[in-house]
Amino acid sequence: MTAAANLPSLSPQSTDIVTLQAHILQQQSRHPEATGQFSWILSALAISAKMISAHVRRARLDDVLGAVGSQNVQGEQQQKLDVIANEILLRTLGGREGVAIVASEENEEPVILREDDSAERKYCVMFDPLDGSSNLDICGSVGTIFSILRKDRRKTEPKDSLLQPGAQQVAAGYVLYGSSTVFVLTIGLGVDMFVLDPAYGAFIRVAQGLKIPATNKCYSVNEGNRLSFPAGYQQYLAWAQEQGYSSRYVGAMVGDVHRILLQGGVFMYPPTSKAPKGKLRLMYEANPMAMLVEQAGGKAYSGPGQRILDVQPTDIHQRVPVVLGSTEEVARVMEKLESSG
Ligand code: AHM
Ligand code: MG
Repeated sequence: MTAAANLPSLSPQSTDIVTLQAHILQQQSRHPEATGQFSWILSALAISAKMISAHVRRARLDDVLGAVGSQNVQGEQQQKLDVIANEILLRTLGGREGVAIVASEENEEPVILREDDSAERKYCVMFDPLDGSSNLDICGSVGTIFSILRKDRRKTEPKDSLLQPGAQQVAAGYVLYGSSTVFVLTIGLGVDMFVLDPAYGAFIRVAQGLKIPATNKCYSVNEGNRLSFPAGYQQYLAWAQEQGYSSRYVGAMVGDVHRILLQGGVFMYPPTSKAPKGKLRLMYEANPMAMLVEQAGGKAYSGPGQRILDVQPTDIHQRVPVVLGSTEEVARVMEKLESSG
């Protein structure tokens, strides 16, 4: 399958103009029992995306590039826009009654928005507000990644109610601030894509039921770390280069995964000597991307036999190795990992 074959077809229906807001309401109307809380959360994410997009596009003009001088819980330099994007998400989600807890890459502890254990407060939202933010200084792509879980009301500690495997996510998505602002969403019924029309300030649906091509001769990995990858990854890269594969790496997971969703290939962040468990965070980077990729017909593993969505988290900021993308490409990486022991 070529990349072009994955673009939306020009069927009569595709001429309808459907905004993200209308799409959310359409989905809600299929569930007569729905209270609307979930739709309100998605609309908070949509407005956050527009606000963050506006800040990203004006970053140099507003002089908000660069580090704030502090580090986040991961010990990484916080960029000014990391902090701004985090604030925007906390404030938009803070106004939604259905959200009990939010957790962010930028906050060490989850933020409890509503203490009472009402059945209405049933969702937890986890996010990376501005993924790949070091790309900002060079006008490269960055993104927001989010994951929505139902609150586990059997747990007394709020933090514990977040520690659910990714297979329990009720929705996941990302926003890519690239040459366009793109919102990609799954609520477990396939993957839909929306593009922000800057003239109208609305996300317009441009594709429904995205499918990742089963194969594409393209890999995406930080090859600068190659010598410290486990042997199986090194063998896979040697094999792929013999086969004439292309290498593409944006350095922001959202940009790299977006390309793979549309064109196929494999994205990897293996264990390295600097990051022996991998660099990417399970709960707000790997899990939402794994749900999107699986919903689009691809695969997402953290090692042989270990589906990312089945990993039982023990910490909200824990890291996992990530291999995701086209079914055939992920299988090839896993074969090399298995045969190298
Ligand atoms: P961040 O959340 O601190 O921005 O880090 C995550 C990013 C991913 O978007 C990207 O895939 C990876 O870090 C790139 O890391 P590296 O520079 O080591 O290749
Ligand atoms: Mg990140």
